Amino acid sequence: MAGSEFHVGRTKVCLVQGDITDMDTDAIVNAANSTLMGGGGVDGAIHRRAGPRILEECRRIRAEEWPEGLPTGKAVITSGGNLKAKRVIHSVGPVWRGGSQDEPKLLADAYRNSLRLAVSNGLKSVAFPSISTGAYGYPIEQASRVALNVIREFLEREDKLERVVFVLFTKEDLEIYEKAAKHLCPSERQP
Ligand code: AR6
Repeated sequence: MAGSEFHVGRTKVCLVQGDITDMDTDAIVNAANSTLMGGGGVDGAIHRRAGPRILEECRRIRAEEWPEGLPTGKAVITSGGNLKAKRVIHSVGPVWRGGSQDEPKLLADAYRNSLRLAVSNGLKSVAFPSISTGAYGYPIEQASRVALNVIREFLEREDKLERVVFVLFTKEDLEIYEKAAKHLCPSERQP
């Protein structure tokens, strides 16, 4: 697989091109919407491959915890159904509305809350898609900087994860993330 990697503390951060539904990390993160009832893009691909069980779990989460829908920036966890990953973390990124509607904070929340759930469930590895940069229209150069910065900040304080992977769908998207990673302050990156 094409890509690159670096460490933050003890955690390896990998940037790869691929399909997130192929990942064998403990969890994969879904770029969901607040209904949790599926959709297109990553969400559609995950539900297709995971099978009906996770939709059933999402229905239960909606009924018991989030009857009005999962708010933007929050995350919930289900099993992985038929996926290689044992769990799916469903998180809702912000719709891009020009950048003045708290989009960077909400995007950072989506990543941070997903990481928190991974740690609180004892997981060691987690794979993320590029949340919000498809149907939700967040410019990927800006989103990649938010994503990598929040992950760095989180991993500097928390050393329980062994591996965090970003799975970018296209070569162009991978290159944008690799460029953003190079611009993380050098003292914050270890080879
Ligand atoms: N593996 C990895 N990345 C993928 C895959 C895949 N299988 N499929 C698409 N991408 P999106 P959003 C990339 O639209 O912007 C859904 O309908 C894609 O190229 O999946 O957060 C939900 O139900 C893009 O770079 O998520 C919501 O309604 C990135 O994943 C809404 O879309 C995110 O694209 C969420 O929109």
